[in-house]
Amino acid sequence: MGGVTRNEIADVLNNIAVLLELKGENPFKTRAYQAGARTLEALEEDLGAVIAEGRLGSLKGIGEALAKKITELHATGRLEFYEKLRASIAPGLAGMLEIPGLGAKKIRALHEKLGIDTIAALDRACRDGLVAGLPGFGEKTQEKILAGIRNREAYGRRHLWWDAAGVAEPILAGLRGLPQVRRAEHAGSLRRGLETVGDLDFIAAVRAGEDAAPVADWFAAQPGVREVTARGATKASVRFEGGLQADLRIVPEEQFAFALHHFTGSKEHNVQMRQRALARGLSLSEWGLEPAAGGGTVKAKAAATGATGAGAASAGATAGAAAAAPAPPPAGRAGIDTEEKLFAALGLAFIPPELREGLGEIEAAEAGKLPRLVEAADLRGAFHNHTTESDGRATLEEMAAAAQALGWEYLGIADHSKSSFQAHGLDEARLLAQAGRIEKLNASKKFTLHLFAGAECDILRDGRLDFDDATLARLDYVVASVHNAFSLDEAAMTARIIRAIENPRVTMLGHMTGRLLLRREGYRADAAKIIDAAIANAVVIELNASPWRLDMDWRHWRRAAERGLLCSINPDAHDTAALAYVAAGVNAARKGWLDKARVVNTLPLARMKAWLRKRASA
Ligand code: DGT
Ligand code: CA
Ligand code: CA
Ligand code: ZN
Repeated sequence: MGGVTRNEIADVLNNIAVLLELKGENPFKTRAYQAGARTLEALEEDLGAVIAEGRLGSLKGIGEALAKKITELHATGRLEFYEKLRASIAPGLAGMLEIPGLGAKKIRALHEKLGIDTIAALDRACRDGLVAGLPGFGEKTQEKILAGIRNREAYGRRHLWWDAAGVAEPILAGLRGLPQVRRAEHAGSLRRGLETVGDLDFIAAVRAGEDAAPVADWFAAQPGVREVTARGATKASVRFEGGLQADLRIVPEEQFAFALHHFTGSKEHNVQMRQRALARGLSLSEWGLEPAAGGGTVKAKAAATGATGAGAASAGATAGAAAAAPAPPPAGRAGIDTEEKLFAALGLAFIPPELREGLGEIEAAEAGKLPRLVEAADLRGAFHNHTTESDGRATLEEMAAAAQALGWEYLGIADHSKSSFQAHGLDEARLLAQAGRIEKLNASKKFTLHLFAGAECDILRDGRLDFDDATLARLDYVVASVHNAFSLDEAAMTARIIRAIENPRVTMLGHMTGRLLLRREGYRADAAKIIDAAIANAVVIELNASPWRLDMDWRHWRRAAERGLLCSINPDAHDTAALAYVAAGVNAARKGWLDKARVVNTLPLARMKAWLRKRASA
């Protein structure tokens, strides 16, 4: 069918590599699949054309056998080899790879010696002390595995916003394309831009009187749906492969704004909105805005009452309540067909979904003091990007071309420094050579985009930097980051980071806590003290936009920015596609109430240059 994208094929190749490893196959084989996957991910031409022209086998890392498999996948969407391989391996084994400290070799040993093929069985065996007794394991490893299992339970049911958005987008587009559907939106934590998402929520509106069943049928039949967990006339819930769940609610058109608002949440926001409505003699619910009945909540099933007026619905629902209650102003559902109108009916400016966390947004909306939140289109460039010179997968030129294609005016390069040897960090000579190439490239006018020469310079254990001041002074800017010695105690880690912030050559602090969402807690450090130091030294703190970092956390930003802290939304891109991560960073910045003026990389090029020059000479 040719509907399979190169990224989907790359995923299959990576999965094959994992399965081969679990089988204990020759590591060369495993690496061949990984290399093939990387080649596909980096491919800039149309895969279909490459195949049609018989050029697949001539791509780097793709031999004849692999070319055949890719061609089969591309043509049919399936690969017999992969399906047989999958069938030959206990399905729970691959899941065990998610436990930190467990590689394919250990998993194979657990399977062969103890017959363990699920995380649950592994949990039991650890608690019975069986794992410690295996050669190459020991008490410490057993404890670490148990901790990993507990950690996974605490986090395992949530998903990265980025991954969830990737699943949600085609579904939303599909819903909007259905003939019965008049409007559709996603709701819940995904719409609020929360960094992790428990489940997806969709709201679809059908014309009053229209049958919702075909919409629910369509939803339940989506590719990747493994199980339909609930099904009603106007509601369906499904679980996808990989565990993500999704709820769809189908409502008559006139309820859409209310359902959308309700199911966008958050719960805290909803509670406050309902209180506000009650204080005005109104009852707000997912069905509508009705006159409140003597202070109680009205459960008016608008679906059953159709287009009858608010008064009729309310009269039915308030039967038994004090009939003599003074009639509140007629609000009703009539005419409220957007969230803007819903907020307006309660005397509020429209509150962007990202702010709906019950953290003062209603007061700000009432006072007309909502910030004008930064948008992706405001970004003029980005700092903190890697190239093949350290651990990136795209060259300087490729990164520049991709950033220019996004419409950006500048791109900051910040490869790793020498202490990050596992990331092939640059020493002084390579760093200065790269800065020289950047200068030449700028002078050549090959790109309209301007390149800034920088570094992601390691903060050493004692807070000194990985490069001396003279070297750093040759750069346009410096991102300083912690990449090792994560286990320092809080006081030592805080002092270490502050010492780096106090170095006048440091422009910005990278990923403040080093957290990896759903995988690893950040290192312990005192955020308040670090923010104070950054403000005092006019150092920018980055909002690392990588979907599994989003660090510094949005919960710190509002107050920090009010006190003068500047933000840089940094993709930390290791390939050209990852420049798009800034979208996740913009979400987080919006959740942190940031406006454009607080985000340095919204500055146009000339002002950005001037800003950096002034910063460097300070
Ligand atoms: P999640 O899925 O855990 O990431 O978070 P949400 O916010 O998407 O939560 P979810 O899917 O349980 O429900 C979607 C929204 O529906 C939620 O943000 C607010 C609304 N909602 C659901 N249950 C309740 C409730 O018991 N009370 C109130 N006030 N609102 C609720
Ligand atoms: Ca949800
Ligand atoms: Ca839900
Ligand atoms: Zn880093």
